[in-house]
Amino acid sequence: MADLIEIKVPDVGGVASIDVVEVLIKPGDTVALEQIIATLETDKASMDLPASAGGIIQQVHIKPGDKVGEGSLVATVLVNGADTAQVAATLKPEESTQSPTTPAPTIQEQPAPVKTPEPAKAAIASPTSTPVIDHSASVTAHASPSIRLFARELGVDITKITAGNGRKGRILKQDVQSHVKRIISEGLPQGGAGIPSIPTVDFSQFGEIETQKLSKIKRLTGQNLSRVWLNLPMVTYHEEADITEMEAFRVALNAEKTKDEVKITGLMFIIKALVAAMKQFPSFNASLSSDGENLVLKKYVNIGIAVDTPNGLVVPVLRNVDSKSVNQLAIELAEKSDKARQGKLMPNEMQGGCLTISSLGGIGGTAFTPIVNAPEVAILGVTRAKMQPVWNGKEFIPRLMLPLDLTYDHRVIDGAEGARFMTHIKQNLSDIRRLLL
Ligand code: CAO
Repeated sequence: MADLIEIKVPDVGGVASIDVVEVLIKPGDTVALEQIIATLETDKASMDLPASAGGIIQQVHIKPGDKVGEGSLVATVLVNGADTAQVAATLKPEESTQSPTTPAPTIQEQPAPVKTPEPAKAAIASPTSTPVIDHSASVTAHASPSIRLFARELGVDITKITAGNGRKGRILKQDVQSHVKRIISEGLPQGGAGIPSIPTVDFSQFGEIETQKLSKIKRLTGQNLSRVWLNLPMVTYHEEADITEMEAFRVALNAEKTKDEVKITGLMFIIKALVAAMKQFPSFNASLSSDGENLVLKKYVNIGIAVDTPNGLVVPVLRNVDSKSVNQLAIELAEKSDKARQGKLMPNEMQGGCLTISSLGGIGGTAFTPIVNAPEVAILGVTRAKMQPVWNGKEFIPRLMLPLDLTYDHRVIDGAEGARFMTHIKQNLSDIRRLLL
C-alpha cells in the first residue's frame, strides 16, 4: 500500500512571508512523522517544521532562501503501509481509507493521487537567536520549541548547549537543567547579565537627526559580535610579513591571464599560508566545547572570508581549501563575494568555517583587532601592504611589508603558540616555496 502525501506550511499566526532558512530533507530520505524537516523564520520567530506524514520523500519543493506562506507546498512524501497508519492520525477520516494490501508503486509506476493531510502546526521558537555568522553546528541548537521556550524562561542561551542527550544530539529538558546547575555551581557568566546598558539619549535636543533602520544582517551580526565580545578572553597579536617576492610572483601570474580571467590577489596566498599553519598547529583548527572541558579538533579545513556588502558584513565559507589551487580559490572567492554583495548567499554557504580571515587590505589600514568568529578560536586580520625600509644588517633596503593581526581565544591558544603560529604564516608568505614542503 502506498500513497503520495503533500506536506504544506501550516498556519503560523497569519504571517504572510516566511523565510526558508534550512531544509533538512532531500528526495529519497526517509522521514518519520513529526520529524523536523525544515527551519522557517519570520522577523520575530524561528520555527521547526515537523513532517505531517512519515515515509520516503519524493520531491522537495522549497529551498533555503525561498519565501513561503501558509499552504505552500514543502514536500511530497510516499507513505508506505506502516507509515500510513501514522499519517492517518493527522488525516481527516475520509482521507485515510486506503487498502492495506495495495503494493507500493515503483518510481516508474503512475503515482497514487496526492493527498494533503492537515498541516502539522509549525513549532515556533521566538525570537530567534541564530546569528548570521553561523559556522558551527553548536550555534544551531537542535531543540524543540518547548525546550527553547523553557531555556528562554530560565534565561539560558540555548546555543551554549552544544550537545544534548536526545536522539542525534537533540537538547532535552534535562540538558537545560544540567546547564543551569553548572552555571550556578561554577558561577559562570551567561553573557551580558548584570552589565549596565548604554543610556538612551534624545539627540534631537542637540540638532536635526534622522533615524535609519539597521539591516537584518547588521542586527544579527551585532548580536553575535556582542555575544563573542562578552564571552571570549581575546588577545590580538600583530606581525609583519615581507611579501616582496610573493607580490612579484603574483604580478607575473596575473600578467599571464587574459582580461576575462579572475586575477589573483595576495589573499589567496594568505589563505594557503594560513592553512599550512593550521595543519602545523591543530589547536587553531578546533572549537572549545561549551562546558570548556574539551577541544573539538576538525580534520577538514574550511576558511571563512569576511566580505563587505552594502547590507553589512557576511562571511562566506570556502570549503576544503587545502585541496584547492590558488586559481581555484580566486575563482571561488570572486563568485562567493559577488553572491554575498547581491544578497544571494545561502545560509549553508556561510556555515562550517574553521577559521576566518578579515582582509581590509584593499581599503587600507596598518593594524586592527578583529573579533573572533566563535566558536572558531581565532581570526586573521590583514591590512594594507606598504613599502618600508628594512635593515638587512648592512643597510636599509625597500621591502613590501604586509601587516597581519591574529586575534585568538586565550582559553584555547596561549601567547607563545599564537606567536609561533604567526611566525609560521610570516615565513611561508615571505618565501612561498615553503608552501610546497
Ligand atoms: N595590501 C595591498 N593591496 C591589497 C591588499 C593588501 N593587503 N589586499 C588587497 N589589495 C589590493 C588587491 O590586490 C586589489 O588590487 P588591484 O585592484 O590592483 O587588483 C585591490 O586591493 C582590491 O582587492 P579586493 O579587496 O577586491 O580583493 P581581496 O581578494 O584582497 O579581498 C574581499 C576580497 C572579499 C575580502 C574584500 O573585497 C572585502 O570585502 N574586504 C572587506 C572585509 C571586511 O569588511 N572586513 C572587516 C570585517 S570586521 O572584522
